Amino acid sequence: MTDQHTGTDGAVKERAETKKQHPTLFKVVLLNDDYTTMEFVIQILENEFQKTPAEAYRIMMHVHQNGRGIAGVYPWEVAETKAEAVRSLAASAGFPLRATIEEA
Ligand code: TYC
Repeated sequence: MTDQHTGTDGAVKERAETKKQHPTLFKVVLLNDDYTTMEFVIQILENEFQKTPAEAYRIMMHVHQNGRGIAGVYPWEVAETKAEAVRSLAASAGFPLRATIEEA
């Protein structure tokens, strides 16, 4: 096989050379607490994460029962913006709801 086909240009590529520096996608993770209402979390999931009412309820209950859950997976800037929107809306409503982002 020729170098044109292998794309190696006659050299063996090191893994470090081709490894992505930053992962493409990030999870927006919602954390459970004792004070934020279920209705507010459902509203956040529908309005900020475009979930259907049934999916929003399912995700909210998952967070309620397991302590944390994924609201959505997005490129870094979108994930960061959505997590900040959750924090801002929660603070404005007087709820301690937390959102973090993690590598997907
Ligand atoms: N645990 C809250 C309650 O019982 C509901 C809740 C669900 C809060 C998900 C935060 O991310 C959360 N009212």
